[in-house]
Amino acid sequence: APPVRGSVELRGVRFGYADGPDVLRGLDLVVPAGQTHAVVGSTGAGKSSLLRLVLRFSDPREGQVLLDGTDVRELGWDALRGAIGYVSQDVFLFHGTVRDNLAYGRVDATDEQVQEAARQAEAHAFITALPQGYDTVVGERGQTLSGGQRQRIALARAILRDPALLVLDEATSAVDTETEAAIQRSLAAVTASRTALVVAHRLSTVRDADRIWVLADGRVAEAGSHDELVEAGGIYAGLWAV
Ligand code: DGT
Repeated sequence: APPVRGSVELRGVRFGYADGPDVLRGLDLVVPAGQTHAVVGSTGAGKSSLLRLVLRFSDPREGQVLLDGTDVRELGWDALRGAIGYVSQDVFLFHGTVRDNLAYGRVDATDEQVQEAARQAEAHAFITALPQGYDTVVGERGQTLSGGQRQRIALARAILRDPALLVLDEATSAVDTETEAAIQRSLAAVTASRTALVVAHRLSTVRDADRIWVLADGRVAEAGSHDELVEAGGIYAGLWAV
């Protein structure tokens, strides 16, 4: 197997929107290749802004964002897009079959590859239970599918592109425990062989992370494993009211 890559590093990152105030103020964070890290924090703490910088939707005012040791500003767009799989909170589905939605960005994929990705993302079972299976047409907003199902489709779509780094903005919408468990299995499978940075809104995701970064006021306020942070009794412990 090829070596796992996709390490991320933020060094002294300061960032703000347009001529607005800084929303990230000197952020330092490292995600070693192969690990899964979670970012948590209250609304407005800067979680989505952090992801924007890694994806290079925005550039920092100061400091550096590195992917596998290279400043993302020096990586070409093709290299960056090839290396990162992004699953946003608002999963984008287009009017077409489930299969075509899965193969978005990988039109060359065989049916076998599409189904293997769906299996890994815990999506195969519910897809085959749809009226026309993989040939079922979904609407632009994917109304035929639940939020949890849409996010698993997006995960399968990301796996199919086989990125070194998976960047996931977990959906905030409430899901039942069964769906949460399915998404969790999906995430575990998807992140097993790659690096992942997840803005996490579910305790199950956070618990399973190798390391948790707690953002507050644009800075890293706490970092550690779930147990360490609960033990510390700080912001993290308060977030989950454990
Ligand atoms: P969330 O999604 O509510 O859990 O909050 P975070 O932690 O993802 O925070 P983030 O990064 O969305 O927002 C940090 C700050 O930046 C907050 O004061 C709102 C502001 N902000 C976010 N997006 C934009 C934007 O597109 N334009 C401007 N001007 N400000 C933004």
